[in-house]
Amino acid sequence: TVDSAVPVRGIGSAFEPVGTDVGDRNVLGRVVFSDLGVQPAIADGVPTVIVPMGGGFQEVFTSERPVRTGVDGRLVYAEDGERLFCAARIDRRGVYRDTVRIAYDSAFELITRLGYPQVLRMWNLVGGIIDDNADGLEIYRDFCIGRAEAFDTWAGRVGRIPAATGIGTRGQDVYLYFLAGTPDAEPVHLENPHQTPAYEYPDEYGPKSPSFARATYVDGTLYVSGTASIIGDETVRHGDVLGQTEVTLANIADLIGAENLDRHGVSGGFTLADLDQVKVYVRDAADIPLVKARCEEAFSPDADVVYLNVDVCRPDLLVEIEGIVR
Ligand code: 3HB
Repeated sequence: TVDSAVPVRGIGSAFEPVGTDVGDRNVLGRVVFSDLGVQPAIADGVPTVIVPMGGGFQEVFTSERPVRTGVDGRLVYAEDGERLFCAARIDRRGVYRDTVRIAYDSAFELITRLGYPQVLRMWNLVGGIIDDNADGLEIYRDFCIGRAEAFDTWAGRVGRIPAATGIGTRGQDVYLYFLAGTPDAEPVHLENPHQTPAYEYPDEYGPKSPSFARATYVDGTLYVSGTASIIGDETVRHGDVLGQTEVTLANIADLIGAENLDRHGVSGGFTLADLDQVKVYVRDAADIPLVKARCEEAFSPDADVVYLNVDVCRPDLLVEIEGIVR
């Protein structure tokens, strides 16, 4: 049994105003939620990704230990000897599959070479996520093929598939950023008993199933994947944004509750009031006030919560929510 009462270690994270000074913090990575996206680079000594998601805030990943930054091909990264942050962009193209596979291959090659083979949390921001690619295949499905091929290739050399987000943007291109750890990181990847594991979705949702777990528990932190109104493998409450918000919140509550943690050998248990650094993705801007009103009832008034107006990975999903619990 993993004890969820251990002191916080590993990677710290915060939402803060864009441009907040790094100060004397050890920063592993900075993701700026902005109107336009930029190729990831080292800026002010920090791996920085500017993503076209709107929002007007930055997500900063920090360490208690000194960090070393680097650039490897098109990847930028920082490491502290225990944990690593890495980011890449894939430029807009007709078909993503091969380039996504190569980007993931390069990332897995980097993290294994540097000694961080445990993948802990991944974010995939996919421009035009529910549009068709040049072959008429939905871009999310195209993306999932390349990612699944890379995970297949690296099975046994990198850790198991972790929590993730796969979400639309307000621009083109695909942005990846992720957290990884040394072999002793021992992440526990969680599933939701009411949802089919995404990596077992039937092929009606695409040629290759999405590669992600519903949550990952590591370093006393529970990373909750992008979660939506899906029961089993099916979207429920079609066309009903409040209904979808309700199902999504219930899915997260079940995922992070004591019963499900216990099932995965993690002690403790959480409620929606424990969730922090919450991102609420809403497909239609006009729905944001309604979704926000419901979320404010569910989350702590002290939680950082942002609302982003982007597409979700299925055309019938109106809302998706992710967050962390420490
Ligand atoms: C993903 O493909 O990584 C993903 C997609 C989602 C939610 C979470 C993860 O819609």
